[in-house]
Order: sequence, then structure tokens, then C-alpha cells
Amino acid sequence: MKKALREAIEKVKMVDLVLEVRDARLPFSSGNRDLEEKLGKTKRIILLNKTLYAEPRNLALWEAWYKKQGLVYLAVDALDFRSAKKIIPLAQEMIKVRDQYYIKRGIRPPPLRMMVMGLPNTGKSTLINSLIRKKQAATGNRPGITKNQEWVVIKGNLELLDTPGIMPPRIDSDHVGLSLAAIHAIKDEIPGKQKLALFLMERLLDQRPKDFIERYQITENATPESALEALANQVGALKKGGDLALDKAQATLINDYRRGALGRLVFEVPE
Ligand SMILES: Nc1nc2c(ncn2[C@@H]2O[C@H](COP(=O)(O)OP(=O)(O)OP(=O)(O)O)[C@@H](O)[C@H]2O)c(=O)[nH]1
Ligand SMILES: [Mg+2]
Repeated sequence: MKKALREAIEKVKMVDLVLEVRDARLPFSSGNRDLEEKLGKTKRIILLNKTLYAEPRNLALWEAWYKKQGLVYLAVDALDFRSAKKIIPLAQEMIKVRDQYYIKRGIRPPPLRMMVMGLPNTGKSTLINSLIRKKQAATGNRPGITKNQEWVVIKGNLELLDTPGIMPPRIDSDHVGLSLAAIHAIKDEIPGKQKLALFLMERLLDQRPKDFIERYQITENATPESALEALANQVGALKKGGDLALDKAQATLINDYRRGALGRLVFEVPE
């Protein structure tokens, strides 16, 4: 991952603009503070991706926060090419000065070159595929799919560089680590499935999204532990001797959340 960051930084000067893909559920913690410094003068658009999974009121608070910070951002859904369509005009507007430099000298401006960067599994390759309307870049529902940088050229006037996911340089707290695992930017094994399942269950019990309540049989005063036991019972997860197989319940919960079956959760709110 250090290599991924180093190689990405080497390319920053070669591009007009960086598209930094974040997860709309973790608009701050899925960013990379080290990256910010390293971009220097290279322009950046922050893409808050997977808006489908984000809680809309919380996302609106974050959008206001981004505006206040003077950051250029777009809330997008990389699977939807209409999102991709919003990105190009904004990028072109941001490099207008560069284009004018060439036009004044009677030279056709070079292609718009953009590099897509961000944490693992945030949707970088999916976004590239939406931009080129082809399934060219490999994608997958776990961190670490893209292994090498890859240039994609579109119609000669747009060049995109896909890059492998870059891990956060440090994880500030247990809460951030577990949230990163919940969105699958880091592997389950890092916090461990048990801790991750309890973390998710705690949030679900606290925020009670409708899909979660309808899907799982949750009692009024359930605790994360008791709710996981109830889930093990509900899905018939039993070991040979008849004891509850809590590991199966944990896996069910994590998978259900990640495929969107339990509704939208808030993991962080702006200051
Ligand atoms: N629902 C939804 N799923 C998305 C979106 N963007 C990406 N995904 C899914 O998220 C998973 C990861 O997408 P990738 O494009 O492989 O992510 P990446 O950032 O390139 O990941 P690495 O190459 O591992 O760093 C895939 O299963 C995608 O289908 C989105 O906007 N909405
Ligand atoms: Mg990728």
C-alpha cells in the first residue's frame, strides 16, 4: 500500500486533475490527509461515492461542510453513468485556464488527464468504467482489486489513470477502523468479524433503519450481543451440539449490511 501511494504521487504532476473517490458514508475518514499535502497545485475533485448507502440527511450536512471548507466535491453513484456525466464538465471548467493558454497560441489543448485515487473499494474502477461506458477496469466487492496503475484513453481528448487503493496512513480510533471495515475499505480480519458485527449491530439498534427492523426480529431492549444471538436463532445457525453458531450470525449481518439489505447507517457527522 505504501508502494501504491508512492507510485500515485509520482503521477500527480503528470495529470491536470485528481478525482479523489471517497465513500459517502465516511466523507471525512475515507479521505487521505497525507494525500492533500502531496497534491500541491494539482486540482482535485472529491467524489462522495455510493450515495445509495449514505443516510440522506447526514449526507446533506456533509455537503454543507464541504462547501464551507471550500472543497470541490460531487455526490455521485459510480454505477450510474449520469453521475459520470456531471464530472467531465466540472473538470473541464476547472482546467479552463490551461486550455486558454494553448488556444491563445493557436495550439489545440492536450487531452484532459485525470487520475482516480482513493481508499480501497471506494469505487474508483467502477467510476472509470462509467466514464468510458465500457467494462474495461476490473472491479469487485472487496478491497485490493486493482493491482497496478492503468491508463485508459477516451476518444483522444480524455485520459484517465486508474490506481490501486491507498490505505489510510493511520487509523485514528477504533471507531474509524471499524467504520472502514464496515464499508469494506479494509479487510474484516483487521478488526475481526466479531468486533465488526457487534459494531454494526450497535449502530443498527441505535439508528433503527426500517429495513433492519423489518428483516430481523428485534426485541425492544435488545443489546448487540442478544440481538446477534437472536439472529443466530433466526437463521438457524447451530453448531453440531446444538449451540448457537455466532460466527454464522456475524457473517450474515456483515453481508446483509454490505449488500444494502439493512438500510442506511450514519458513521460520522460533521463537527
Ligand atoms: N451501490 C454502489 N456500488 C458501487 C458504487 N461504486 C462502486 N460500487 C461497488 O463497490 C465495489 C468496489 O468497486 P471498485 O470499482 O472495484 O472499487 P475500487 O475503488 O476500484 O477498489 P480497489 O481497486 O480494490 O481499490 C464493487 O462491487 C462495485 O460494484 C456505487 O456508486 N454504488
Ligand atoms: Mg479498482
